[in-house]
Amino acid sequence: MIGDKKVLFSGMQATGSLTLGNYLGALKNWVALSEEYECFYSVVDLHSITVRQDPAELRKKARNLLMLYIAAGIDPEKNCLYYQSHASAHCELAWILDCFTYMGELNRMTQFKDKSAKHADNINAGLFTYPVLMAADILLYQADVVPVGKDQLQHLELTRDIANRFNSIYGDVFTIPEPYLGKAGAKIMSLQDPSKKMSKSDENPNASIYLTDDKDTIIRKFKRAVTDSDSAIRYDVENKPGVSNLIEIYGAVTNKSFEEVEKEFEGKGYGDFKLAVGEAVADILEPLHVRFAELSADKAYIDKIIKENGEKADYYSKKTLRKVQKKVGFPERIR
Ligand code: ATP
Ligand code: LTN
Repeated sequence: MIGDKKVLFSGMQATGSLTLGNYLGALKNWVALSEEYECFYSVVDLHSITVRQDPAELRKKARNLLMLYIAAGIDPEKNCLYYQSHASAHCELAWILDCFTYMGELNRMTQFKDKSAKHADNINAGLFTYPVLMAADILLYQADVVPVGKDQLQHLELTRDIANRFNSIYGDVFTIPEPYLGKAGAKIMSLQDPSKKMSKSDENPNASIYLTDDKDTIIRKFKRAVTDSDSAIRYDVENKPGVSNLIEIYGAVTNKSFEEVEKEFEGKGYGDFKLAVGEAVADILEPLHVRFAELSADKAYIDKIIKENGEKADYYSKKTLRKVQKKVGFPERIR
């Protein structure tokens, strides 16, 4: 708890451009929860370098991501939006937690398997220990809840295991975090291959809707979305994965249930449906584009947010780190 509020932590990688999957699976919930909890929303740039990055690009993407958090509706004066690399406790706790995590546990992580297959020429140790750094992120702030998409549940389960293991040895040091999955949109699939999740690192730009895409691009991408040769607009993930994904998207964006969506498009063709999905998505992204452009023009304001929130994150994370260092037996500093 901070004051009388429960704590929330979440983060996104500053790699690629955010997709509609990131928005519906995570960011939209972040906004909804930001009034109720004491929130720490991090741009996890330390995590980003598990895959090779161009330095100038990474810096630019990290700043854009932070601005997107604000443009999506998170108030940076009330919530802590910061760069992970600005709070050194993340790395320090990650090392300690590495020593409480088993190789076998990390070997089972599906994101590690996927990313190693994708980057076979660079299977580095950071990619392997990535979930431990994520556990450190969450545990440093004593987070009660962590809103994420379904793909991150395995990492969260590991975080809970590590925290319980540590607590069982040293007493109640860490709060055990609960995942928070939104009602809709927890897993948006690729528009070109509905068996894969929509991912910002997909090489095919038609597979994802980027939050920065303009209306024409959005409509064009939905028009090209892979469906099936049947013509019914019916939710059936097994037999109609493409159409089901579009129903999921439309439902999440308009706050309608699958049944309501099916009913609305009864007797209509895929063409009409795809156009409606495209327009609904473009409509919710429009205000975000406007706000993002305003923020991009206000360098001093963003710099102030980065400075103040970086200091706040540093303060809270160091508090937990000191406690952990003492528990494991590191000598106290002499001041
Ligand atoms: P990358 O392709 O670089 O691995 P990503 O698109 O998977 O990136 P992350 O930075 O790993 O995005 O995820 C940010 C947040 O968005 C996480 O909470 C994750 O669960 C959520 N998320 C990512 N992809 C989807 C998706 N397709 N549907 C719903 N939520 C998603
Ligand atoms: N691993 C997450 C990003 C991430 C995160 C976190 C999410 C890093 N640290 C802490 C929630 C809490 C991802 O790849 N989406």
